[in-house]
Amino acid sequence: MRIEAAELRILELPLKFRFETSFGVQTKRTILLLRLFGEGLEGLGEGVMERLPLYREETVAGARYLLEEVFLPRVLGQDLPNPEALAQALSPFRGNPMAKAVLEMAFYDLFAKALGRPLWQVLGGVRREVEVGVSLGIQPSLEATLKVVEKHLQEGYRRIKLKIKPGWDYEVLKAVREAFPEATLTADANSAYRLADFARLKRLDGLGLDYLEQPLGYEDLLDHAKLQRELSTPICLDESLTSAEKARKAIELGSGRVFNVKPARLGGHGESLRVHALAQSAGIPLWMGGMLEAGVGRAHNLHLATLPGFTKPGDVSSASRYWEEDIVEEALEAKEGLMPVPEGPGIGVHLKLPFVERITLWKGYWSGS
Ligand code: OSB
Ligand code: MG
Repeated sequence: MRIEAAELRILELPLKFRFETSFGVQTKRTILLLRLFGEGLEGLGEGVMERLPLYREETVAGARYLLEEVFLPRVLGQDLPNPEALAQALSPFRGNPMAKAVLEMAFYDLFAKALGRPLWQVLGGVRREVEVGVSLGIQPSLEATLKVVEKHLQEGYRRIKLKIKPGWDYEVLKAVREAFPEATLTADANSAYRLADFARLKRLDGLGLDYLEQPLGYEDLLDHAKLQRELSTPICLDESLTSAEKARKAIELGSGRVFNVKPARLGGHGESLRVHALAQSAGIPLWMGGMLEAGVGRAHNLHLATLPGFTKPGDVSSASRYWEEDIVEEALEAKEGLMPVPEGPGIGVHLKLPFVERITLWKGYWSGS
């Protein structure tokens, strides 16, 4: 597959809700969108980095620079037989998995389309729909939290994840647990605690959480292992897992018993497949994470989440929860807690170009000949 041309855009899409986490408040997304062209086909990729390095260190501006000046020039005009060859072309460059993932995932889409097969089949998926949970931001009050939890349980979401931070943790989780004793409940701290907060974290044991997501440092594996030895609640790693190499070390250290997989955090589908294989042999359950993706990123996530190791509900809720209007034609909507995987070759979704044009802040186009 020769990559003949590429178009990179920065979009701005307002969220329907205010999303508060331990690291800040989001009211819109700034989206890096890549279109790769070859053999009359188009492959799509969506970045998950934000304007500010609050979740991980990568940013929209940094990724745009790397794609424009470094990664795209490496692959434009090249005839790359498969996604592994593309990953090989990017391998001299260290780190920056989110920036690499935009290109790798767009190429996977293009590759699957050239084969005339849906991406889930190319990746080795085994199902056509994905169980979905919901990630709920920090609310202004306990009452507001109980209301929003009830609403999403009624909508059929199969797992409720509450964002927590020091001072907004035990009380809110306990109130939700008491109001909804049967709910599958988890908490995500986004690295807001340290080992010194052990007493506070230990209180969460006994609330019947399915897991506690990324309580400690965003690069940490060692302290998570220490904490996991003292908690009966499984720890789930998110921020700390940026490669299969990190996953291998997390398994060896015992840093967590559950992994959140976000292909766009891990460098793409290829690296995610390696994490999947490691987790399978270590008996670690996976679930598909989310980064408030629009339709392109969400479709990629759905395809990958059809692999057998994804045994817990993912953060791939309905597009209509997030946006008045999505960037793709297809409505990615869950019914009774299940989200169908888009059909057709590749990721199976198509850009709504006039809408994309309207929300474009910047774009660049390069051809490879
Ligand atoms: O930690 O999983 C996270 C959103 C942005 C950044 C980090 C995270 C999240 C979410 C939202 O939890 C999941 C979603 O609905 O896409
Ligand atoms: Mg998380």
